[in-house]
Amino acid sequence: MSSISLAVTGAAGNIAYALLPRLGELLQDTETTLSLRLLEVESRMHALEGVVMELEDCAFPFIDEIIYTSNAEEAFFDVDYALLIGAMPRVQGMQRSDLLKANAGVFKEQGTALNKVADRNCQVLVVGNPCNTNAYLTMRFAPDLAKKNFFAMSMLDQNRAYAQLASILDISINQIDNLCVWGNHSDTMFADYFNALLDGQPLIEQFRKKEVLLREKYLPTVASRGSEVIKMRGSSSAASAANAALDSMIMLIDKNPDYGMFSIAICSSGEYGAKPGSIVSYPCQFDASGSLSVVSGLTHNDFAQGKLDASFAEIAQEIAQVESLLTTL
Ligand code: NAX
Repeated sequence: MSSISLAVTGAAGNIAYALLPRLGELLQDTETTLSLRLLEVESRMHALEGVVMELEDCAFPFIDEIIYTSNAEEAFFDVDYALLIGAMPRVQGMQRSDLLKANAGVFKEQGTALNKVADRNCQVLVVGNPCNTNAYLTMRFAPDLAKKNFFAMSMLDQNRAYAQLASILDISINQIDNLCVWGNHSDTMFADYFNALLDGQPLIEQFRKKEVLLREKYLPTVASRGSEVIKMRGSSSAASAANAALDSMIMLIDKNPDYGMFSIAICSSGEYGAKPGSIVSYPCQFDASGSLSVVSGLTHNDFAQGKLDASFAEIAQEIAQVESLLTTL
């Protein structure tokens, strides 16, 4: 009988509400149980208590215990995985620098707490935006944990890319492989159709004549999908974000090379020209020993390389901005 302990922050928020009842999907067998730690800000503890009541009412046999708290050290104590969803939202009239600063405070505190009390092999996936920079901050303030264990989520962008590519080219999602997202989780990210496969063959070779459509429709549609959902729903993606967070967590827990190439933002060693030490979305894959690395040997034409460079530069610039804000915290 094994047990996984998982902390989820922002646990009374919209994404968590869609995610928590699906946590059973993370478990490989019926023997594994889950110790759940839910973190919220003090003012949302009442709402969180309601969420906990609902989880209890699901009578999930795999849930060992649920600890809910507004104390980061209590939530992160000895955890194997931390899913950092909670973040300061951008409110109307707020400058991006104010958002970065507010979140710098949150992720500095959470990185510090993880450093102090989490399991030394804890894996941390950041969803709360701006997720690449927030993951960078968490890692920066958790120097005793390995840098390779910090991630930001780009799976939602990947899932959006699969769905849009299939729809625009009138093919099935099942026919596509190796479609990955590079760079920042922002509208500069690049959903690389050049390295994608269709039925195991380079997709672009079969759709050369549609390249204008791919550049002018597919790429902007994927990049602006989050804003479009906000326009229609009145709030940001929650069900699809929860779904992508579960997809990412399954990868991190299973470490299965058979899943092939998938998108996740990891601490860069400078692969493909990104700033070393920044958190960058790349095509990644597990090897047979369960170690995750950036897929090497992919090639980019000038157009694609330009997209990558722009997104890598944006990440580096956000890091520089947040580093200067840290001195004022
Ligand atoms: P909600 O506003 O519904 O929930 C966020 C929750 O986080 C709130 O209950 C809030 O009290 C809590 N929170 C804030 N600061 C906290 C702290 N220091 N410790 C613990 N909890 C804290 O937002 P939701 O829709 O759940 O989205 C959460 C985050 O995900 C946002 O930053 C959002 O921008 C981001 N997203 C990231 C995506 C991605 O692909 N990486 C896509 C979806 C989403 O936009």
